[in-house]
Amino acid sequence: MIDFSPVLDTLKIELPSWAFGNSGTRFKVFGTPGTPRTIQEKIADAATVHRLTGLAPTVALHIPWDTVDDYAALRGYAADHQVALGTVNSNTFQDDDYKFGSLTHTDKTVRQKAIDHHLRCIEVMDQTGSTDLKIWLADGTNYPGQGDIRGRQDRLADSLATIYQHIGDEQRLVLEYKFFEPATYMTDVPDWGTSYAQVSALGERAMVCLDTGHHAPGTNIEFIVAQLLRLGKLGSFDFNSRFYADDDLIVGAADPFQLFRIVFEVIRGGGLDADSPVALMLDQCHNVEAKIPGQIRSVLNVAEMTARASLVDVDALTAAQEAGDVLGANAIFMDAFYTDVRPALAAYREERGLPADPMAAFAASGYTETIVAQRVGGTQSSWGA
Ligand code: PSV
Ligand code: MN
Ligand code: MN
Repeated sequence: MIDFSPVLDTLKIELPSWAFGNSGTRFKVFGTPGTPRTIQEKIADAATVHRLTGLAPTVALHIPWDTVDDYAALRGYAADHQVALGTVNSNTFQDDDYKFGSLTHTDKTVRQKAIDHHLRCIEVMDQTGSTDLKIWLADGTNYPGQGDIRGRQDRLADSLATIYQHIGDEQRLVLEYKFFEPATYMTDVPDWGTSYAQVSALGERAMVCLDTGHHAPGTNIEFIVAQLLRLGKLGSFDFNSRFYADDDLIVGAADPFQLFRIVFEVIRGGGLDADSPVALMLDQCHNVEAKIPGQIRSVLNVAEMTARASLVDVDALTAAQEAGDVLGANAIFMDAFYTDVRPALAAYREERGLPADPMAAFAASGYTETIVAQRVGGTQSSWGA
């Protein structure tokens, strides 16, 4: 049996709190019995994913969706459930004031409001022990001429510089990019190059966040991964998968081979080494499928493609590449991808006291029945609230 401990023992995948709430499309958000009503219930569900997989020890917060009075107490609550609070995601996209932008807005008052929100997020991080502030902006324009592209970049740089001054020595700022949506003509951080240019101007604790769903169809994402690792600026991933747009589907569901190729470059660039700055996070929503199993499946998909990518015989690959053996090199790469690692991963889990099949273990655990019976009344949490 293959020993995957070198690559899996240090693997950690952060779960997004919002994956446990209801979500949907602009057409309908479906409710599901047992859906969390509070951040505490989301953390309890995330802790269940970690208990069954051993791979998801932290939970990301979205502020203000996960606002509480006492973040230190929330940190304690998470610790009692054997998980920790992770990345704090800022949200400057659901307030009327941000109709024409937040950190890029022409109105200084609105810009300051958006900056203050980020400073508040840093205060939250101080109390939760979180190290990463993740910024994704909905800023952008819908029509040519609507905004001054250059001026918006300049204001963005100024706003980010102000926020960065408040980032602590042990903290980081990660800037996520997205090529469209909600803006449809241009977004202010559309691509890795813009994110890289903006964070490079800030300093070494500012990095790029790569969300796998935020690229045009056909984009070679593993190339971006390789480049950012080479530049020392890949701070984190938001993992999910997509067929058409920013679908936020289960990572590895739409294109397992793409996930394999991405993880191969992560390993190649040292992104899974013990001292690596690369944080792996899921950014997903479960619209019609069950949420906790959806997260378990996601974590297992990342582990499975990590295990497969670690099987690439790098010495043989390098030799084939240098000999100009095109088909030989490709075959070495594909051999690893086509290897079924599931029995070895089941054995790996059992050796660590984890269920061989976490999906089956969850189904048999009675957890769903318990939360459906207990979580009665109140308002179910949903994406955006
Ligand atoms: C935007 O599409 C995004 O990927 C950002 O990371 C947001 O914070 C997140 O989705 C919310 O699901
Ligand atoms: Mn994202
Ligand atoms: Mn997204």
